[in-house]
Amino acid sequence: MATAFTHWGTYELTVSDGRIDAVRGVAADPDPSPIAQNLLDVADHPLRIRRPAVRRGFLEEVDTGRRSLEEAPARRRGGEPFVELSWADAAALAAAELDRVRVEHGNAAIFAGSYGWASAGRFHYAQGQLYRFLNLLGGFTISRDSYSYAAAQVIVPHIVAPWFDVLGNHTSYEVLARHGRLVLALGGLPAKNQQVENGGTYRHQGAAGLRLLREAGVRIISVSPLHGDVADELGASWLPIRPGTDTALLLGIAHTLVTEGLHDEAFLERCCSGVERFLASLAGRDATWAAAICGLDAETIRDLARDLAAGPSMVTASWSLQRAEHGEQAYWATVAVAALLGQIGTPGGGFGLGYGSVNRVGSAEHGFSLPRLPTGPNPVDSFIPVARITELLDNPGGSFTYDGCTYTYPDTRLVYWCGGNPFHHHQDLGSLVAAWQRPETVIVHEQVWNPLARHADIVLPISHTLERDDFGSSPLTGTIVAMPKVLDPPGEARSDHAAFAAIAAELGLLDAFTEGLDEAGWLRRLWTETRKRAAAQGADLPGFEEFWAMGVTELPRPARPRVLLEAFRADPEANPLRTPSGRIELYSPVIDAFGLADCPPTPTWLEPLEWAGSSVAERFPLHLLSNQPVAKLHSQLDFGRASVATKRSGREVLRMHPADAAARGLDDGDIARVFNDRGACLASVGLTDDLRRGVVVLPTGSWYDPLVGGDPSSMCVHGNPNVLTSGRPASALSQAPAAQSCLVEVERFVGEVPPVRAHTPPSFVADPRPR
Ligand SMILES: Nc1nc2c(c(=O)[nH]1)N[C@H]1C(S)=C(S)[C@@H](COP(=O)(O)OP(=O)(O)OC[C@H]3O[C@@H](n4cnc5c(=O)[nH]c(N)nc54)[C@H](O)[C@@H]3O)O[C@H]1N2
Ligand SMILES: Nc1nc2c(c(=O)[nH]1)N[C@H]1C(S)=C(S)[C@@H](COP(=O)(O)OP(=O)(O)OC[C@H]3O[C@@H](n4cnc5c(=O)[nH]c(N)nc54)[C@H](O)[C@@H]3O)O[C@H]1N2
Ligand SMILES: [Mo]
Repeated sequence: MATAFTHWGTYELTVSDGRIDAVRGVAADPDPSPIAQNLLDVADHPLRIRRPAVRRGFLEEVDTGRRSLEEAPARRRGGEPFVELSWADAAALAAAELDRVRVEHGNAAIFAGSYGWASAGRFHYAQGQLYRFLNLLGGFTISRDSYSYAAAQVIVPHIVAPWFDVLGNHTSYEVLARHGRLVLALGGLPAKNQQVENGGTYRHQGAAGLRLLREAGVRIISVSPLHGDVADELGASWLPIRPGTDTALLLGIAHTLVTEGLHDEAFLERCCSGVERFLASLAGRDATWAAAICGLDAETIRDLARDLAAGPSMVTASWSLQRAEHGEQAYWATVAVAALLGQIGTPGGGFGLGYGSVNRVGSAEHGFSLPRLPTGPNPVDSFIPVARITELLDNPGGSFTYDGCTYTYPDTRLVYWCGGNPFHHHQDLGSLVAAWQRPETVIVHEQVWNPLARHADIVLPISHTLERDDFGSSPLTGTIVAMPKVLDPPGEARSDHAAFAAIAAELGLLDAFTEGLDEAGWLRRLWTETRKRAAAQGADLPGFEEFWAMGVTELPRPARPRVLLEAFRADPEANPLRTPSGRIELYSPVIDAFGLADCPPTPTWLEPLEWAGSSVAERFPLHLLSNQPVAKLHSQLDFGRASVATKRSGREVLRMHPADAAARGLDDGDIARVFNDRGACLASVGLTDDLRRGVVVLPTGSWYDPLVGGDPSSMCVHGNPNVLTSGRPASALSQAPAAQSCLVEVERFVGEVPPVRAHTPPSFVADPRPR
């Protein structure tokens, strides 16, 4: 028996003859995730990368010195065959490229933000290895914030508190069940998302937490275009809102509260600042105004306001709400409504920003963070907001604003990616594919021939987490899990650490990188640090060998019921918030001074460029939601059996209302072309009346599969929604991704349906260079 510790849970594996025969949740997990069944397809899958490889044209570009796109117009990353190389040749080539770019253009010309979830083990955490390596080489341009909640990360500190202070201190479900009465859930509380936790999951707690609410009789009202965003067993009522309009709904609720005198003036007076300005901004924002925007009845909105004011009420918004144009406003309006209700800091009410988005939010436990691999300082200070990758590549020397300041995009010559997949996570993939041709060199560490590997120049084959020794801990429960190697890596695949060590050796940095330790030595060093850290929390962990033999160890659990902002509410003078006023800011003078048209200083409904009410809807009348996939984590193991089972004939399913389908002559199972001005993809039509009319849903995660590789205008035949989504930022404040603001049209695909090749490796040719 062996153990796998992953972002989606901890599993016992039965392994024989180098294959995994069975995957079962550990006994301690009440709710193991079906995502784990994808692990059955990891070992030796045909998509695994077995040897280092380079893009054929890249060899020629290096030999001839034609490095810029202007000099190498035939370059077609994503559409060229690969040449396999030895590790020695590949490491030497990577080292030479890094050194050349560093010397000729400076370290800021290396972009290695390398956003992505990678895998759960601590030592082998991909970005940690990458950052350590590149910092030793003199640094690199990094990225800030996360695709998950970038808008929140920038706005929430201005209005309440540093984002992670809010995120990590949400009132627990146990407390809410005991003291709550009503939960208004914007974006629902999707069980599918609670399967996952960044860093690793030991016990799944989200579903059980929500059941506690049900058992205690706490009512849930789900405001979401999708009925299925709350599990049926929770008996929630459903308000099918128009996507992208929650801010209007919330302001309509706020207006009703104030005009009917239902707001808590004492709380506003004691705990908030900018109240006058905010209340004045509500003029004309009544329920009737809101109803016309959000597509719910005015009377429903007024009743909702009264219902919320009648007793303890929690107003919570899923992260999807801020992954949209003006996503900052939806979060600000959520906090503002909770402030008017006056229950922030009480056990039964207040606000939440992410219940239902991951396993962690609402848990009563609070975990333990393992020490990291030391990465050292990055001597380079240039950065991009995480979702500005296309602009970075397209616009060297151009400027961008971020949180009130102006910065410059460096001139990127080399891109290094390790542990993430931009051809999964980024929006407007056609534009990314075009911009991606610009840098001189793209180095990628990958496990599988996914779209990122296909768009690289130098591809290094990396072992899967099951193929190396490591340990990890659930940031939530403080459970530390040993992760002994279970399988041999396929072919010549190695760990990221071994790959960096090979390149470091070429650059004379081997000793600095490894400090003379092998991987086993590093695990022990990290364990020594872990013991120290645990001791500081009063926990006595065993020595490494004993821990490795035990397999799992748990830190004692602090049994403190958690209530968000409890201390602040109890005494706002003694426990001020870390905002300029020390209070919850309903008007922000700081944001006002930024003078941004798309981020006003009070929570405001601003019309997005793409929503059902905009002029774009005349040509593209359907609102596309691209939410998280139910049977995988992002794009990881898309070829695994749980993921494949959600597709139809190998294609992603586009969920659509029967009336919208009928109006287009579409039937269940038809192959549809989903399109807008940015791109197109094929998908299999799946009819359901569990969504609002005018809304279609195509989950993320199906590997981008362009008809013609490397062609920015090619349609994706597999059903990746990011060929359709917009790269426009949420606002100039955060520059955050805004994938949910996306309009499309859908039609029957005519002609011969092209085959899906996403799960077929690219083609290989012999090394064209003379020996
Ligand atoms: N349209 C739309 N797009 C979205 C979203 C959306 O809601 N709608 N959501 C966004 C969100 S919230 C997120 S977080 C992002 C997720 O985007 P990512 O985190 O980039 O997606 P993953 O598929 O998890 O990418 C991880 C990659 O790392 C590789 N990998 C795993 N372990 C290792 C390792 O040890 N070493 C190396 N070298 N590689 C490894 C995997 O094979 C995989 O290709 O997507 C974003 N994109
Ligand atoms: N199974 C699985 N779980 C995951 C992940 C995964 O890849 N797979 N990824 C994890 C990650 S990285 C993250 S960041 C979280 C993301 O967590 P979320 O951002 O909360 O997840 P989504 O699935 O994008 O969105 C949740 C729901 O919000 C609704 N919604 C979308 N737009 C709107 C709107 O304008 N208004 C309202 N009211 N509702 C709207 C959609 O119907 C959608 O189903 O999920 C995590 N959980
Ligand atoms: Mo995310």
